[in-house]
Amino acid sequence: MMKGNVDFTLVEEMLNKTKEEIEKMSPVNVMLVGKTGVGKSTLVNNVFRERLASTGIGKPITKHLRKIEKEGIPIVLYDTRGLELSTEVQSTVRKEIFEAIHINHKKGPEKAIHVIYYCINANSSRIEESEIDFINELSELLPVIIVLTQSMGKPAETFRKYIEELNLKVMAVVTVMAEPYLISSDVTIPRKGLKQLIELTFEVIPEEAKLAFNNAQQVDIQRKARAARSWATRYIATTFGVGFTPIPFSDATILVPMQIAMMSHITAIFGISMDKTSIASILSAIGGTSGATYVGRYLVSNLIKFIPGAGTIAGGIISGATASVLTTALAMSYIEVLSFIAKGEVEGTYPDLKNIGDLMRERLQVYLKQSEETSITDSTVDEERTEDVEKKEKPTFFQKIRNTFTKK
Ligand SMILES: Nc1nc2c(ncn2[C@@H]2O[C@H](COP(=O)(O)OP(=O)(O)OP(=O)(O)O)[C@@H](O)[C@H]2O)c(=O)[nH]1
Ligand SMILES: [Mg+2]
Repeated sequence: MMKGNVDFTLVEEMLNKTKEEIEKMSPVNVMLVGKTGVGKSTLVNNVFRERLASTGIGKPITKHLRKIEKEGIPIVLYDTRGLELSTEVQSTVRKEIFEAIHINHKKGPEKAIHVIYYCINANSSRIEESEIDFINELSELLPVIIVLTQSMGKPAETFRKYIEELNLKVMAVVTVMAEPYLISSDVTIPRKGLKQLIELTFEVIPEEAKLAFNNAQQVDIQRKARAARSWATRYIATTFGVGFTPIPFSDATILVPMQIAMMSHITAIFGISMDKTSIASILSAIGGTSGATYVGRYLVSNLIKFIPGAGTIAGGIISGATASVLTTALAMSYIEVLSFIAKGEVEGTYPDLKNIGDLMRERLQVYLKQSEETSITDSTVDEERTEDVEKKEKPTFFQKIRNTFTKK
């Protein structure tokens, strides 16, 4: 169905494919332990996407344990409560926690809890003997990271050193301020420690949970982008490498399903929630309208002019090298757009996505230009100067493309 100049079936396809990719991921399972009010929910809301503790769906699994999930985010949180209550209740809570760990463990690696964030308020400055035992027992079963919440300045560091000197069996002790803390109208304690927590978590969770964890976290956007770029580069290399059969210009639309699949996969790896309007705007920016594809249009209307003789070849073909250059530019610019949106969400500035297509178009042009510049001495080559191309001494980008054309 068409709306404006965008094919909405492509939008649907991209959303569905992204969902499929996320469902294929093995989720990461994180348990939060700590007394009420220490800041477990605040931590979750700032570490994971979409303020997960507030917007996720909580399901009680025992009296003191809750499972929190949200569609489209491959993480399962186990939230505990009641640890601050009487010794009697405390022992029940602990029992429930151990049982949950065992039951999940028995269900296999997909369900097993991968890491425990044991949260202690950094301002409490004391930790009871029985709590020390409990932490050590948990550490026997799973990697535990002690998160000192609401950490402010030196007292928090002193408390961290004190805990470290107890030589618990935990993986690490991190001082964190999950959300900026307003002390007075002109004094705010900034966020801290979240990136360290993310890095430590990556170190302790199993390999198969890392993809999901990277999707779910929102602290390290660069890491998300890196993962997406690395996947895309490999994907493009295998798709357009040795086995790629050159396709005629007229069949440039063949590339579109592949590119839609690629962008969906990138969205899933990166971990970002895209709405239909933004996707439509991005697809429209790259020419993802019905029939005319970006690649088709770009090649036919722009690149072809630079390829000597190509204008007269009816059966001109797109080589792997050409397809690869264009698709790489598409992937890299899309990842940049995703990073831009994600950063805005973390900072709470929520960029105006009405013009997100413009950003996509602009970044794509930059990337295409860059890929030209890497091999062209004169970067100002434009449509009017095709005849200059032949005169260059070094092989130009377009000559390289022509070479790959004539190879087969
Ligand atoms: N500014 C700021 N306030 C925090 C932070 N962590 C906790 N708080 C404050 O502490 C209150 C309680 O934090 P929660 O995140 O709800 O604590 P919780 O551990 O989830 O508590 P329960 O759900 O009752 O077990 C919040 O409403 C905040 O006022 C933080 O990192 N920064
Ligand atoms: Mg809470």
